[in-house]
Amino acid sequence: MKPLENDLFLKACRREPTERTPIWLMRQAGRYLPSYQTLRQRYDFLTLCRTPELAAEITLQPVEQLDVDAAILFSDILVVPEAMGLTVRIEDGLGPQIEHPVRTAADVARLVIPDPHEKLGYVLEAIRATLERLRGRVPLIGFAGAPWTLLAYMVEGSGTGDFRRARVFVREAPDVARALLEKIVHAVARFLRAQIEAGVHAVQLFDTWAGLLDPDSLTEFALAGVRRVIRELKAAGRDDVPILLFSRGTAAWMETLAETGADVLSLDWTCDLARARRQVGDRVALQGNLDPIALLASPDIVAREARRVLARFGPGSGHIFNLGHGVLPETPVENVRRLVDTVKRESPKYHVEDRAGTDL
Ligand code: 1CP
Repeated sequence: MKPLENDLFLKACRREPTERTPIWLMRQAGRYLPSYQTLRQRYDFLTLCRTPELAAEITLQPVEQLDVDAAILFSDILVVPEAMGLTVRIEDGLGPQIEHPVRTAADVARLVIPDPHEKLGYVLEAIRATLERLRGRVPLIGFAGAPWTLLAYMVEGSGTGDFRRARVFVREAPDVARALLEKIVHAVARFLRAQIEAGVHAVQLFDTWAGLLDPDSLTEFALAGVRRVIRELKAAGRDDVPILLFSRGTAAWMETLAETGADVLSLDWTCDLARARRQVGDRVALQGNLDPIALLASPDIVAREARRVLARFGPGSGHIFNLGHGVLPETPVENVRRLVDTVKRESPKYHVEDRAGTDL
C-alpha cells in the first residue's frame, strides 16, 4: 500500500514527535454535515452503512470539507449485534431499537459469533472502497463498540440513557451476562481483526456507557471486556496498529484504563487533560477532549476553547485533538472548520522541542 501523505495521527498514537497536534472528531461523518443530510434524505441510515460506495463517500466528506488528519469509517457500533443475530432498526428521533432484546440464557445461546467475512463483509468492502478513494491522504480508523456498551444495547433494546434494565440484568443474572459478554468479546475481536486485515490504520473501541457502572461491574464487565478484546487483537500479531479506547464517564479510573493494553485513551470533557497526562505518564497517548457543546458557541469562543485544550495538555507529543464525545447534529460546520484551523495554527508551538530533537 502507498505510504501515507499525512501520518501525524499515527505518530501521535505512538507518542512520536510531530510538528503539530493532529485533529479528527468523533462523529465527524454525520448529521451536522449538509452533504450527509442530502444523502440521508434519499437512503435510510442502515442502507448507507451497507452500501460500500455510499459509506466510503460519507467517510470522505469530513476529510475533504474540513481537512481533518484522520478518517473514521462511516458505520455504527450496532452492526455487531445485528451480525450476531438480533434485528436492529435505527429510528428517526428514537435512535437504535432492537426487536427482541437478550434476556435469558436461551437468548444468549441463540446468538452467533459471526465470521466477519460472511456477516459483515459490507463493512470490509466499505473499508476497501474508502482506502481506494483516500489514496493515502490520511489514515483510516476502524471501530467497534466495546463489549459492555454492546451488551447494554443488546439487553436494554434501545438507548435509554440510564440502561436500567441492563444494569439490573448484570445483578440478577450474572452468569447469563458473563456468557453474553464472552460471545461479544470474541465477535468484536474477530471483527476488528478483519478490519485490520482489510487495511484500517488504527481501531477505536467505543465504551460510551462504561460510566454507568459501579466499580465492581465496571471491573467485571467494561474493563475486563476491553482488556480481553485487546489481548485477542495483540495476540494476532498486529502491534503496529494502534488501539484507541473511548471510555466515557470513567475519569476516576485513569490508571486502570492505562493498563488495559490500549495505546491511546480518548477522554471525555469532564477529564482534566493535564492531570490525566500526569496519571498515565508515558504508558499511553491521550485523545480529546473539547466539550462538544463548545461547538455551539460563537466561532471566537470555539477558537478560545480549542486553545485552552491545547494548553491543558501542554508541550510535547502524544496528544490527538478530538472532542470529549461526538459532534452534535446542530453544530454549525463553520465552527468545526474554525476548530480544525485553530488547532493547526496554534499547536506547533507545543511541539518546538519535538522539532529540535529530530529532523522534522
Ligand atoms: O442519520 C441518522 O439518523 C443516523 C444517526 C447515526 C450516525 C450518523 C447513527 C445512529 N450512527 C451514526 C454513525 C456512527 N455511529 C459513527 C460513524 C463514524 C463517525 O464517528 O463519524 C460511529 C463511530 C458511531 C458509533 C456509535 N453508535 C456509538 C459510539 C459513539 C458515541 O457516539 O457514543 C454509539 C453509542 C452508537 C449508537 C447509536 N447509533 C445511532 C445513534 C443515534 C446512536 C446513539 C443513540 C443512543 O444515544 O443510544
